[in-house]
Amino acid sequence: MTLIIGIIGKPSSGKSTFLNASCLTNAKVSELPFTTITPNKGIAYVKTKCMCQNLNLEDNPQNSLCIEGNRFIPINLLDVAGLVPDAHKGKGLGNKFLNDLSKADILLHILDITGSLDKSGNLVKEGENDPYEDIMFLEREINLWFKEIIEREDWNKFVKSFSREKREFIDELYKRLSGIKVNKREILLAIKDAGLEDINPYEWNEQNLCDFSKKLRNISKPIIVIANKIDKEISKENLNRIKERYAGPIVPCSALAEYYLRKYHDDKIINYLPGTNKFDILQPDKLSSREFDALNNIKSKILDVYNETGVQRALNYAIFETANQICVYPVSDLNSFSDNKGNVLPDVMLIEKGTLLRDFVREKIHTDLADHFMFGIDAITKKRLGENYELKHNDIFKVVTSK
Ligand SMILES: Nc1nc2c(ncn2[C@@H]2O[C@H](COP(=O)(O)OP(=O)(O)OP(=O)(O)O)[C@@H](O)[C@H]2O)c(=O)[nH]1
Ligand SMILES: [Mg+2]
Repeated sequence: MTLIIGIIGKPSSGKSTFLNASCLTNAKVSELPFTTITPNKGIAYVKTKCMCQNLNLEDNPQNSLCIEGNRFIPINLLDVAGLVPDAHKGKGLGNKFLNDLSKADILLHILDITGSLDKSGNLVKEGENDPYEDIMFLEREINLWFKEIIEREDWNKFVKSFSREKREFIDELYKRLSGIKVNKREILLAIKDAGLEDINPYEWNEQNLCDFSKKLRNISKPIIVIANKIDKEISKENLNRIKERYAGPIVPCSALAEYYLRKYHDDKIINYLPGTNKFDILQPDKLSSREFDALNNIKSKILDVYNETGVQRALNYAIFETANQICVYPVSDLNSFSDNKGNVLPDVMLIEKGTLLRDFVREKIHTDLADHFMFGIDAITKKRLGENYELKHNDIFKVVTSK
């Protein structure tokens, strides 16, 4: 299943711009709060060095793209409406908007690092709003949304029936949470992390329930802060200040700069590879002097300072660091590294680090084939891989079945 990244943040922080920059979509963007009401979807790509480089092969990617030796692997993005304080209680249609995030696996918090929007996304004087408070309020809203789903209206009644049977409690809790894509392993881990393993659920107090909701949210929908609008003068100072106070991951970003670069690239005016610090102007005559200056500014104020616009870094961070994914290349022919139609290195699949070959076959290839699975073969070493082999990043291998 392709992972889904949810884009969250207060109104006007730049969520739809981030989506458009990542996916070259045309979601409506404006400085007015609540421009987005119904979620916008798009396909974005994470970027990794392609194995065609190591093997000196010309590849024919099928499920992904290979550009200048870089593999771009598709992931889903979901841009939702802006959230305001007390969204979990329904403020600003908050409940509906939060529910739009049910299917997300990871959340990117698009933060207005300029501090020029109040909590509802209205323009205020630059620096008047403290972005650190935005990080705190948004995290709190998402945690409380989880808490409301866990508690519903009948928590006391619900927990009393499981006073003895803990397993039954986990099963029932799982049912409550399955709509927001939480699994049993995550529930058990959150109970442990919240220090509640030895306390009966009917004895959990309000604080315990808050702690559990918070841990569960953190495990099942982790948040990465994206410091957006880094192109503005005030942003660097704000970013440094926030880094001193906030220990979680923060990626500096200019979604707007990335959007322009990709658009000009798409129009063949410049040549730009996402996630790099340079671009070449191919058709200078197509640029007005204003556009020329804007591109020069992107180079000197963003690319030279942060080494990229931050959009690709944010996506890669979410998938490879936070969601702990690695890339593997299944093939059919071990000599030519191709599928049965002769496509060289056709597919790259994202899997969680630690995945065993057996689980890969069951989850990613075909449930039918899993019953006939015999072994795998590493395409480079030609060594046999057993069902308990833990797949490694960039493994190229064939799955042998008896069918
Ligand atoms: N300077 C600058 N402006 C940006 C950047 N990203 C977005 N903006 C501007 O911020 C404003 C709001 O952008 P949107 O993408 O519509 O914001 P949103 O978060 O989707 O807003 P809602 O849908 O209303 O919640 C627009 O005027 C954008 O041009 C950026 O990286 N730099
Ligand atoms: Mg929007």
